[in-house]
Amino acid sequence: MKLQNSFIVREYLRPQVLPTTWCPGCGLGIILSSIAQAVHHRGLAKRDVAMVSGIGCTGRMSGYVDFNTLHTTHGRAPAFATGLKLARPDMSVLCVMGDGDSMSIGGNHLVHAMRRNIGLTAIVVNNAVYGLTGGQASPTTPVGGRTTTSRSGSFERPMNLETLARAAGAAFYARATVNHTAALVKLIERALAVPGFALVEVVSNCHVLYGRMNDLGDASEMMKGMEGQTRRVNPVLLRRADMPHRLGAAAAADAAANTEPVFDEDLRVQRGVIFEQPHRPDYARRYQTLLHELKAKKAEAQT
Ligand SMILES: Cc1ncc(C[n+]2csc(CCOP(=O)(O)OP(=O)(O)O)c2C)c(N)n1
Ligand code: SF4
Ligand SMILES: [Mg+2]
Repeated sequence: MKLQNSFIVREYLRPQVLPTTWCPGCGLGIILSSIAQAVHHRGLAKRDVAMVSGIGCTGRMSGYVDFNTLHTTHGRAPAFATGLKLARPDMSVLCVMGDGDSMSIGGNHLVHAMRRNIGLTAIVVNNAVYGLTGGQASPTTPVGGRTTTSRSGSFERPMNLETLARAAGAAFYARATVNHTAALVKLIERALAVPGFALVEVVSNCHVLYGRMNDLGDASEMMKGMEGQTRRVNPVLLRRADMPHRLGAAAAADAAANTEPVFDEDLRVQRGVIFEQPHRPDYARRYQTLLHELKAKKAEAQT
C-alpha cells in the first residue's frame, strides 16, 4: 500500500519533542520531511540510519528524527560522522549542516571528509545566513545581501560549494531547493545510494532574517523566488543581485523574455545532479582494514 507522505514522515519523528523550535514556514521542515521520505523509499530501517548534526537552526534537526542521532559541536559534524561511519560501516550516516556550520567554522572538516571520500550523505542547508545567532553574513551570503553584519550589502564573493566539493574529491554533488520537494526527495534518495561522500546542497528560506532584511517577502514568496534555476548559483542571489547571465543560456533567455522557466520534476532531478565521480578511492575501507589488522596484531601479542 502506498502511504501518504504525512504518514511516512510521522514514522520518523520523535513526537515527544515536537513542535520544533523553527519559525513557521522555515524551509527546514520541508528538508526534514524530505529526508524521512528518502529514507523510507530507500527501504532503510531506522536502526540502520544515523543523523549527525552541528549547531544552528539546521543543527537542531537531529533532535527531531527517530534515528540514531548525534547533535555535536559547531562545525564538527563531519568529524563525528566520520568516526561513526568507520565504526559502523553498515550504517547509513547522514551529516546535516548549515552553510555557516559547514563552510565557516567547519570548512576544514568538510574538506577532509570529502578528500577521504568517507561514505557519508551530507546535507548542507544553504539559507545564505547564520540563522540561529540572528542573521549574520555567512560564506554563501550573496553579493549585495543585507545581514546584521553587512547592513549595506555584502561585498564578498560567495563561496562555491560545488567547486570545493569537486576539487576535494566528493563522489556526488547535487543541488535542490525547498520549493521542489519531489526532486529534493529523489536527490537525497540517490545520494543515500552512493558508496562514497555524497553532498546535497539544499537552498532554503530564512524569511524571518535574511528574507526580511532583503525585502524578499514571506516564506512562500521567497520559495517561489527559487523557481528559476538551481544549477550554478544560489537563487536568492539571482533575485537579489539580478544576474540572469549567470543562469546559463536557457534560463537567461527566459529571463530576458520575462517568461517563467518551465521545468518538470524529472528535469529538476537531472539538473540537480551536478556531478558524480564514482571512481574516487574510498579511504574508509582502507582505514577499516588497517583497524582490523591492528586489532589482530594486538590480539596475537596478547596470546
Ligand atoms: C564554536 C562555536 N562558535 C560559534 C557558535 C555560535 N553559532 C551557533 S550557530 C552559528 C551559525 C549558524 O549558521 P548556519 O550554520 O548557517 O545554520 P542556520 O542557523 O542558518 O541553520 C554560530 C556562529 C557556536 N555555537 N560554537
Ligand atoms: S531563524 Fe531562519 S533558519 Fe532559523 S528557524 Fe527561523 S526562518 Fe528558519
Ligand atoms: Mg545558515
